[in-house]
Amino acid sequence: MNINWYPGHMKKTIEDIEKKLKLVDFCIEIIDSRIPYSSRNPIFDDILKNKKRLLIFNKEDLSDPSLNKKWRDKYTDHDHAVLFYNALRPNVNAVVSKSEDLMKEEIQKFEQKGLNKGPLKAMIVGIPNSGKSTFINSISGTKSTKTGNRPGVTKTNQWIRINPKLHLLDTPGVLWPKLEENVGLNLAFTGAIKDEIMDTETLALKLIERLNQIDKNILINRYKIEVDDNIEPLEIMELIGKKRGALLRGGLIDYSKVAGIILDEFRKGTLGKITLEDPDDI
Ligand SMILES: Nc1nc2c(ncn2[C@@H]2O[C@H](COP(=O)(O)OP(=O)(O)O)[C@@H](O)[C@H]2O)c(=O)[nH]1
Ligand SMILES: [Mg+2]
Repeated sequence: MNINWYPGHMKKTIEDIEKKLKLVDFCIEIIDSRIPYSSRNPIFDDILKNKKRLLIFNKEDLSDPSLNKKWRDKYTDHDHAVLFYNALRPNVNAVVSKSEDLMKEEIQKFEQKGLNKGPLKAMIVGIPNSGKSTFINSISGTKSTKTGNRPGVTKTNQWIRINPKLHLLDTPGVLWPKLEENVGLNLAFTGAIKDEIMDTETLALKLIERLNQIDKNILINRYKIEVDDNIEPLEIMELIGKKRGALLRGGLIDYSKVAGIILDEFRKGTLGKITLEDPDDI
């Protein structure tokens, strides 16, 4: 894998987060619910450890409901609340009430003194492509935060007043320092790192392998192909290429085109609601 996992600006980003932590009551971490392990930066557990955290399992529209339940159980505790979420369909009330629930002891401390806590203040963190900008844009109803499919689009820090109960502080995207083969693959499958980790044909072969481990019927049902138990991923690509007419002159399979179709349809959810990680395997 020839990807730069720890760029120089990472250290600066961490220092920036630590400084801004003093300004907030808690943190909101945006996670891609298709890859709840791979889309979390383990460094957050160190640098955010003194703050409670609302874990937004974003892209709920793309992830497997039965696995979502298992992930919720794994991550919910006194200091962590979990909210499954689709940032494309914002739900201010759900975010505010989960936040108030997580912070109820802190809010009560103010009430016991006859004081009003005022707005809860939270810092948004999350790895690139988890949906931070989409989350902030859609919940605040503004288009002021740039969204994009490329890592590092989010640059500025700013307060976003969602309503009188909740104010958000944006942070720059933080990259993940761990270099694990499966993490890199999962991030590439979901489009978090563009197809620079390996060529798209190899990536698509790996995705076929993974999807077949999860459920053989995913590809069979979508592409109406007939496969036996020990078929190779490459043969599956050939079958899909023939079904879809992804052919070069002379009838050769256009592997690059087939790879594009499979990756694109997985990322858009056309292959179904698929979660690539099971908490039991982590
Ligand atoms: N299907 C779906 N796509 C989402 C959701 N949230 C974000 N996206 C898409 O994910 C991509 C990355 O989002 P972005 O907000 O730029 O991520 P950021 O790098 O964390 O700021 C964009 O193409 C978004 O449209 C969601 O809940 N569901
Ligand atoms: Mg962004």
